[in-house]
Amino acid sequence: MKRLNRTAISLVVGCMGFAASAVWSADTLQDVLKERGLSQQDLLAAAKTYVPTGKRDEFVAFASGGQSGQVIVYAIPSMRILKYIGVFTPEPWQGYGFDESSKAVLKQGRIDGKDITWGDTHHPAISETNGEYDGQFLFINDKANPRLAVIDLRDFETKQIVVNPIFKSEHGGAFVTTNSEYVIEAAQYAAPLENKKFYPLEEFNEKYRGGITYWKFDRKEGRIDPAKSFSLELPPYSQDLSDAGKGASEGWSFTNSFCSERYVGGIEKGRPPYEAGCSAKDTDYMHVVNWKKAAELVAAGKAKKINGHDVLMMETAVKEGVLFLIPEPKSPHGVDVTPDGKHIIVAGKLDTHVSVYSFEKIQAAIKAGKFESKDPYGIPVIAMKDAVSTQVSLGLGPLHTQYDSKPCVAYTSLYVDSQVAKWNYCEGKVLDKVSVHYNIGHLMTMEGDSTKPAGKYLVALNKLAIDRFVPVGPLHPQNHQLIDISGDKMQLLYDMPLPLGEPHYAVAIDAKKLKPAVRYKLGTDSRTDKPHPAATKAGEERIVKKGNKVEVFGTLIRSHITPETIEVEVGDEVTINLTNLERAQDETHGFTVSTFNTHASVEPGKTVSVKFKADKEGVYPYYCTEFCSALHLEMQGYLLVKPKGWKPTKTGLAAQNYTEADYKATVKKVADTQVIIDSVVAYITSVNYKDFPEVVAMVEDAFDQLGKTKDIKAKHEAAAAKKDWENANLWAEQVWQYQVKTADLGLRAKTFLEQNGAKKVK
Ligand code: CUK
Ligand code: CUA
Repeated sequence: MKRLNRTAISLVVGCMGFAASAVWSADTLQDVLKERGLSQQDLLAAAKTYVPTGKRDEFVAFASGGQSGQVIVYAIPSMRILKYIGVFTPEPWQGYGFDESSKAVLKQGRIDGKDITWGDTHHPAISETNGEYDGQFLFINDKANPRLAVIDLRDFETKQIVVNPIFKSEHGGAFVTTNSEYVIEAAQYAAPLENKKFYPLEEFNEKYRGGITYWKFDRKEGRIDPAKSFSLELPPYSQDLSDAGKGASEGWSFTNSFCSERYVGGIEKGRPPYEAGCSAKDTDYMHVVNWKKAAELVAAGKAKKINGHDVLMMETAVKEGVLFLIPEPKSPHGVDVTPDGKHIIVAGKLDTHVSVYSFEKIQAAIKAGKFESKDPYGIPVIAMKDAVSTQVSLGLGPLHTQYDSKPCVAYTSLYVDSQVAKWNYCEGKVLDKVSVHYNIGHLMTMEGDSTKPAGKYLVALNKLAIDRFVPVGPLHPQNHQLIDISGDKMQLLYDMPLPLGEPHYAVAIDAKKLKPAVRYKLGTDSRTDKPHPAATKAGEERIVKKGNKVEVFGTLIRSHITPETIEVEVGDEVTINLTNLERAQDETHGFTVSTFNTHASVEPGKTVSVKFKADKEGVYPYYCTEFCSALHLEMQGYLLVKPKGWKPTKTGLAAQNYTEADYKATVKKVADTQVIIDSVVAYITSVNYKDFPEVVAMVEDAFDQLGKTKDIKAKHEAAAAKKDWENANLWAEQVWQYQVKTADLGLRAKTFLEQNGAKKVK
């Protein structure tokens, strides 16, 4: 009844010319609760997640984009998506894979000369300093095509992709050591380490191998240094997840495994499948590695070169005491080091228990040489009882563990139960459980992988969404659920559908730690962080032809592209370099040429190149693809691809026949606009605008735009003196265009000052 009435009212009100929202704003909270069928609990959850316009979130999460090969950036607690970062897959908005420098980054990810333009991204990791997230870099792995990428968090761009030199797949990456000295990447499915070597499955135990790669990260360069990276050869157990030691266990790393049975399936030959053979034994192995010592051994020349890469062989590792095994309950999954580094928690997956391993006990056993056996490759095995401090039964299908800011408190995902268990690993007791929908994989607490977890929120990364959202076909989104963990009882707050691949894992950082730039230094190649060789300043735009190569050195600024006409001959190889001259925040211009599969995102200060062969004669419009300004649509030009030997038959462009009256009208428009600008300037300078860096930047930009009018004013006046009303009017119009941009910036600055409590000076 009420609903009908409301519709009727809003229709009437709408017809009367009032906004329908006026009706809503008259509602009381009680009305809305009743209307929308919400409970008090819902209201509380909404209040905890709602971030009003103008306010910002507290944490930023980086989620793997799964099969999309990208990274998803979203904010907590609002769960608003902020960005998709192109990593292993082209991402058109960012021009990633469509301009020359980003193509070069993707090209680093080629394997055996083949482009691989997708990735199965799994585990993101934020760079750490002293075990705390420092917000400088993000690493992420590709499971399918064993690769690792480096993203610089100054501009959220992918800078580097490295291909694993010895693995054919990998899963246990990326995990960083406490000062990001190394990024750990463990293999998954065993294969021969030598490239392109064939060995039959009958030689699985002898010739197939697993391993762990320790990628050396050069923080100053912001890149991985493959020459200083190394790997450790491991048995053909399917190495799974890893974690780096910290605090007490600094210098060590832990990698678990499944299928230590080394079972080889073969349904087609009548053998039971992998799933049966790989879970037959009661235990698998955790690999315990002294990576610091391993690195020293490699530096001392004890590694073997495989595919040109340093590999510390098992035999050496065993002899030198850097590699040990400990049994873990059947097919474990996560291995997560506690914030103090004293314990390593392994979840059972096929067992209801989580096992808490004590680093101190492990070290005592190693020191005492107390091993229960050796594995078939001679690696010493520490007995589980000599390494485990406690086992806790949490529920069905425990997978991954994350930590709270409160001491000894951990959260473990229960895949089969679709629950999160909150428990105390010091006392070995369950504290609380909350149900999620459905089948949770990873979970993430704020800064949960660091030595100082921030508590507050937990996100459950659910594999299925089933009935949660409006159906969109058989392929459902995945569901990230936000849970409040600040109290004793966990409270489910929010469901966020993620429609971009299976986001395996995510990491979240205090938003204040991120310090991204707003612009590049003029003429920067963002993928190399170096000056772009084709950077072009205002007034230096040019087109250079050498044989069949045409190179354009152009610029972009509101609202024109210089040059506006590019003439080439069919068959020419065309390179268009563009520098965005803007300094204003968020004044990105995009660039494309019709039908040449090319696109660039040119943020303020950036220089980007696009390259293509003009292989078909014709007329190809090019334009700015970002709605950058009121005259964005006019930010355009023509690429003219002429047939060989073409001769013009007509000269001169069609004239508009502007008159003196037109010119005078434009000059008046310019004068009127100047009055508005002057009043805005008067307001800005009457307040303490210098206390607002954002406004100072806007004012600088505004004067920059206005400064350009001087020369152009001289042009229209000179033309007017010669009674060339055509040019006089057009140049006067251009003065007005610069004024419009100045006024736009000025008004933005004024609004900002008014909203942020600027005070009158004097
Ligand atoms: S894995 Cu996906 S739920 Cu590949 Cu980190 Cu555990
Ligand atoms: Cu520049 Cu649209």
